[in-house]
Amino acid sequence: MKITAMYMAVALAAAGAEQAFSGMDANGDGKVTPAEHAAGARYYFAKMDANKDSTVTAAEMTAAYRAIAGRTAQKSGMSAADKIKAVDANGDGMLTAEEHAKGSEAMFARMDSDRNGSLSKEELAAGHASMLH
Ligand SMILES: [Ca+2]
Ligand SMILES: [Ca+2]
Ligand SMILES: [Ca+2]
Repeated sequence: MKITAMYMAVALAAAGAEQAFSGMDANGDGKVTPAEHAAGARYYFAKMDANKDSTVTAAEMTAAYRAIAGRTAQKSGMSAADKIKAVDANGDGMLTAEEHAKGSEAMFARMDSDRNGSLSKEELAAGHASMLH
């Protein structure tokens, strides 16, 4: 379990965090604001929602991670289910756009470790890694 989480963190740190940061930093000032983060979250939600039914299932999340990491991450289905559970307000095992937006808001607050209201690349990378534990 621990090894899987670490593997996922490494895969995302290598392929995800850098890409995620430059994708979210819309105005390229090296900081991600809450508005930029919210827009990024909406973008990732739409990307994960493969069948476009406005909900993201564990299977869809797993497939999206696989695409990001560029290889098959073993037992990543478990991680996706756990991740969904963390922000699944109504407990139906799927994420709506609203649940995802709320979750990423909370995540933003957690990642903003110096509490300056924006995320640096380091904060985002560290947040991505800790998210998967
Ligand atoms: Ca920015
Ligand atoms: Ca879906
Ligand atoms: Ca839900």
